[in-house]
Amino acid sequence: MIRFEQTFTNFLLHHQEKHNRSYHFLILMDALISSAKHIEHYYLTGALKGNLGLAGNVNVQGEDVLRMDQIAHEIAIHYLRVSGRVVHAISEESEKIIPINTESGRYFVYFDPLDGSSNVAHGLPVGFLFGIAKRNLEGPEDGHLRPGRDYIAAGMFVIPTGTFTLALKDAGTWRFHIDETMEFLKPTRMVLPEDSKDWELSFNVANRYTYAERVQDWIEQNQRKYAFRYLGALAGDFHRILSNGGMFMYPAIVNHPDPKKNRAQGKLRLMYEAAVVAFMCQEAGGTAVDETGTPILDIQPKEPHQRTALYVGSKPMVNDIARVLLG
Ligand code: AFP
Repeated sequence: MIRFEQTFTNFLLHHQEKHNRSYHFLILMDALISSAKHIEHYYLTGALKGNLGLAGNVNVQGEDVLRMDQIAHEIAIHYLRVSGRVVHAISEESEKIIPINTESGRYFVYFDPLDGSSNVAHGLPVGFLFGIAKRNLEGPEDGHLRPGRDYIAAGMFVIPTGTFTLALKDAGTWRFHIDETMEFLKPTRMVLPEDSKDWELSFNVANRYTYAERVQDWIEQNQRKYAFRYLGALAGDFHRILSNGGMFMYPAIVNHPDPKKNRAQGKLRLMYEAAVVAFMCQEAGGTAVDETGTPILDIQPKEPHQRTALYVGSKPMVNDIARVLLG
């Protein structure tokens, strides 16, 4: 007997109907899924086509080679445009906000189509991360730089692993797996485990002596309790935290021996990295703060590519470091 699992489309259709919502969101999600599948396909064959290298290269046919992240951006913008549902998009790959359907679009999409570029040359996992906010349908538009608290959904595809995780406002965080027909299937609700036995700690250990002293002290006191994992692509690292619990962090860099390399504002981007995982984490029972202990979801972005420090994961662990950060 073949076992048929529920498809993502069927899952979302039920969700929208149960909450008396329109089908517009389904159309938007279809565009994001088509983008991810297309990017995944390119990524899997990228080494063959010479697409995993640097932009500006010329391939053996004498054609200009696009960098994989530029290809991913173009793919995503294409599908978002034809969906007709997007007002503006903010992409990691474009300095400016991208107007799409400013008249009758319904959603704002903030995304990084290929996050974790140091993994690209190796064909190792990268992420397509996105957050979605909704246009103010009654009355004047209230701006598109929304804090994570205003997102209606956020998700990530871990490419090329065929996994997709989506959090829906007040309706949980769900993981799907792609099957042989390229269908995302089998919704599994993700809830951060309370038992700390499998909790992990994830950060770039090479940076640890550049962190604030209080963060270094916290690491010193806590590191032996947890397994340590780091892939260097937020989607992959956070994927593990969602399953096993623990904390991913990218603290502010304030003690670099070369002061020009300090990053007091943190490295990660608020709108399409930190707020995306913070939203997914909250819907899975966790939390996230910045370097001042402020909840990531409360931060009002002032500009599209704003950076932030990030501590995200199981509540007891994030709250513990938040107490240290709040001083
Ligand atoms: P890149 O795309 O520049 O590699 O950045 C990826 C990222 O924004 C995030 O996905 C990782 O968690 C983090 O940066 C890794 O940064 P380090 O290479 O400094 O550890």
